[in-house]
Amino acid sequence: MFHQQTLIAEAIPTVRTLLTRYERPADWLATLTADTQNFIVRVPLVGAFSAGKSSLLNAFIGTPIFATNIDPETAIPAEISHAHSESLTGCWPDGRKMALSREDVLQNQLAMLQPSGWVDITLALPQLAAISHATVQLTSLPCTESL
Ligand SMILES: Nc1nc2c(ncn2[C@@H]2O[C@H](COP(=O)(O)OP(=O)(O)O)[C@@H](O)[C@H]2O)c(=O)[nH]1
Ligand SMILES: [Mg+2]
Repeated sequence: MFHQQTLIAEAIPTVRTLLTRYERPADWLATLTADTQNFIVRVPLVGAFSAGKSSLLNAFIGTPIFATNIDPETAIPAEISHAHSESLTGCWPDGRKMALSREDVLQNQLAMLQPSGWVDITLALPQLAAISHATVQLTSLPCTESL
């Protein structure tokens, strides 16, 4: 949690007490509580093809998850964050999802997600738990010529 989230979370009981005392609506506090607890910052890791994004994330994770040396046409965007259980999910913009294996992702067997799908990964690792309020988004720029 960010410091500001902690401050808001700690203040909620006091705010509830005041709202009750002055007979003001307090139902919005439930939404505020959920938003405070679930606040996630998306951290984009964007770079040209072969800049080393996948290698950098693999080093951070401590084990190879992302395929390296993938050509720009077959690079699928990915999101990675902490969770208590591991999951690798292929996602389409229309809401469809499919379970993937580590091998699928490492071998880039993801053609079915072209052209606009992405991979959502959660891992139970201490280094991701330390930034549990962040999701890292891994995106390749289409081609270096566009820079
Ligand atoms: N020399 C060197 N090569 C790197 C470094 N990081 C990545 N590479 C190599 O650059 C190539 C492309 O890396 P990759 O992580 O797939 O780049 P991405 O397209 O940005 O995800 C691979 O062959 C990596 O081994 C680095 O820091 N130094
Ligand atoms: Mg890559």
